[in-house]
Amino acid sequence: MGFTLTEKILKNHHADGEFKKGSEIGIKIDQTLTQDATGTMAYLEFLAIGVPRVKTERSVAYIDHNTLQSGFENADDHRFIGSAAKKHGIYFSRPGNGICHQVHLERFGVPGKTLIGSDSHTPTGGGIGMLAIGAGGLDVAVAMGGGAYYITYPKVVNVKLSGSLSPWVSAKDIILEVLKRLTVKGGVGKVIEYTGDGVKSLSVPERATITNMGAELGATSSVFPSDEITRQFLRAQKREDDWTELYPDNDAVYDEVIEIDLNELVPLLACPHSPDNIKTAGELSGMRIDQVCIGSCTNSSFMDMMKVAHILKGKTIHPGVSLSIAPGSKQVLNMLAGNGALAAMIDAGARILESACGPCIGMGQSPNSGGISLRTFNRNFEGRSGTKDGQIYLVSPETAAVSAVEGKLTDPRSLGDMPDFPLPGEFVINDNMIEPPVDEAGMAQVEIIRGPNIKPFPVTKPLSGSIDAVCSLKTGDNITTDHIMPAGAKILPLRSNIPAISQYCFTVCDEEFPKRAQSLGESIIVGGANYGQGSSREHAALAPLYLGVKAVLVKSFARIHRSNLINAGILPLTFRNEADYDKISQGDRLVIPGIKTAVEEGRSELVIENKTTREKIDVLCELSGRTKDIILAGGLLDYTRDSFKN
Ligand code: MIC
Ligand code: SF4
Repeated sequence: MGFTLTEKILKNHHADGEFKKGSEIGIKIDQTLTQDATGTMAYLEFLAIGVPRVKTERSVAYIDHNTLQSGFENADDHRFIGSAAKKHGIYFSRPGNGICHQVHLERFGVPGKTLIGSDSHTPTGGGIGMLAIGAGGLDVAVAMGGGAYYITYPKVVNVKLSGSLSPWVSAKDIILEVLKRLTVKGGVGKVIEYTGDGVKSLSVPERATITNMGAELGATSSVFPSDEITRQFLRAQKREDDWTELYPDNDAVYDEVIEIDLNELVPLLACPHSPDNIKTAGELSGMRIDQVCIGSCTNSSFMDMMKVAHILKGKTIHPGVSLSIAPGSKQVLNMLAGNGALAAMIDAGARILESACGPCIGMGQSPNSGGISLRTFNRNFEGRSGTKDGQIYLVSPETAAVSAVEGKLTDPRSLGDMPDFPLPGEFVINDNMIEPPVDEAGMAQVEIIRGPNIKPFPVTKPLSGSIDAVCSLKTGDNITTDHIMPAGAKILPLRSNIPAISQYCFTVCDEEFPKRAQSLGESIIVGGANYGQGSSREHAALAPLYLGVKAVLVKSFARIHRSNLINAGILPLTFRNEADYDKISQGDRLVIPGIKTAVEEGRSELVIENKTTREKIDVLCELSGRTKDIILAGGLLDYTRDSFKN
């Protein structure tokens, strides 16, 4: 029986745990990345662990999220991250150099290596055959210190691609089709592996669009083989030496197989407010639009931009529409400036933004009230754009550009013949905005710069004997980390200040939550299925921790958020019978007697007593040997600190 590509990479990196499906395994991490919205916390945690120089092959700190800098806070964070990077042997990608995932693919990613990043779209690296996984900041800090990263040995889903895309149908339409079939919960506990004849018709940037948005499936990662096309991409990046050929075995066994004939795909859209709410462009053709935003780590490659420039050339953006374009990296922007494509965009009236996340994370360009915005991004969660009633549709760059010109939703196939958009033989290489690590003597001279808004990691306490707490909030299904810990221009400056940012926790759902939770002292959150989907932000666990949340009881969890809760010392519990969800209301007093002993003894089946209704509820507390010890210690930082001192 042969191995899948995922299993081959896992096998090469296996460091701990039983190597079999469903069990928790530790893997050695070759590379890490952080961005600035999660990075400040990750480096504070790394400093607390106390390892002098990172032990990975390559660790990179990017500045790309908080670039609006409407106050001193983010600029201070950037300086802190820059100094922490220099002090500890980490590459530093300066603001302006581009979005972490785009730059990492261009300049650092290596086929067959493992990468974890404190950002949920880290699986973009799967586009060149890396096993790239999104994680919480603390997990990344531990990996930088040389610690293994733990995942559940995943199921592997084979998406078999055949044929090739029709003109103006795009890689974005492939991943939207996968989302339609699997939904935002369909990838949990799985790696999505792309194979089949159709793979060779897709360039690396197209593959990266697909692996990037695998995050929206809830998947652990997504991966393509590393083939001649990967080699060509790395050669054009002057990194051919980093290439190795990687395929699954011919007789690899997959847990699930999905077949997609690329010839049959049509332009698709994800409608508000979920990436799996899919319709065809044909169905909504003619819909009024107010705004178009092109960019983000999903669709901001040189090739995406060349298509956009081609569509805009010689045209004017429709009077009712605002179009913004953020090329994904300095390399992309440089090349567009060099070949005249940028001039075509400017000429048409596009608002050119810096190479950063920008509108994708609500950093500017919020749409008008009730505005309809087409975006080439990966998430359209309610309120994420910064306009609560904004209607966000996720589309391909082709659909976005043609619709911006027409002033209404337009199927890009109406453009007729499509010219070739080949990968350049050579990208413009200029890494002058990446500061490489310095030697020991240089490191010794660096002083860590901390601004006044940078507050320490919240205090955690070891697990107490029993929990007796009120349900401070009851939520429905598919709660995202954007609900739990909203982002946007107003709140992002507080990412390094947990006491301050906590005051916004869950305010999208319930403005009173932070005050209520704090006045209760200790409390429990109850939720539905796929709780915590979306972003990797550990703030969605650290803010509840700060507000006194002791346990979260839900129908099911999204992977990264569950780990973040454990890392923060918050108990993750699930209903044994989903129907019992109805047996708890907000305000009920819940008691979990003898919880500490139960965790110590490894008992996973527990009973919660609802003292308000006098009902008993069966719950599961599924912890492995390692996560059990983390919970008992009160979180990963306390658990890890001592083992890393050397
Ligand atoms: C996102 O797309 O939601 C983010 C912002 O990139 C997050 C990270 C964060 O919250 O800082 C992610 O995807 O992990
Ligand atoms: Fe940045 Fe948006 Fe990508 Fe997140 S999804 S890394 S905010 S561009």
